Amino acid sequence: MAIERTFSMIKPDATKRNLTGAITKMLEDAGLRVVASKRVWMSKREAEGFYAVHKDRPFFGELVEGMTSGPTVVQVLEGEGAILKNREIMGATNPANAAEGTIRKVHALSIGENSVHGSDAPETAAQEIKYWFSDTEIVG
Ligand code: IDP
Repeated sequence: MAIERTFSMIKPDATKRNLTGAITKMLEDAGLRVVASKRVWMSKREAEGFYAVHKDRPFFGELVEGMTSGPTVVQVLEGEGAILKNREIMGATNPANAAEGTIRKVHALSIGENSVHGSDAPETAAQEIKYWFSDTEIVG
């Protein structure tokens, strides 16, 4: 399988509970390498722009509110089949449906406070990495 890069976020519900290290370890143990990482406190505008695809969904306001409620750690992850691998280790969007041992099963609080984000396809990975990082911030 090809070496890929994907975009990941450790969301405010998790950074507030001091889980940055614990979640990063789960990503690394799954075979992913952190090739870029920074801590940001998103503005409302940044959160709305990042999640623009969801702007007409009923949970959009709650989503933006959650993402601007504290720091987020934005990361680029690299590895074989990184996009799918990251989605697998994250677990289902709703932690009630997440498989045992996944980040969301272990750490998420609810569908709204589900601790992590990960790109779902090569196109979104490229867009999302570009939204948060310049080329020189990514060191493979
Ligand atoms: P994903 O994060 O697993 O890719 P998406 O369907 O892309 O899931 O939704 C983006 C984010 O929006 C979710 O991670 C979650 O935080 C939030 N979200 C999705 N559905 C709901 C909901 O029904 N209530 C509250 N928040 C939701």
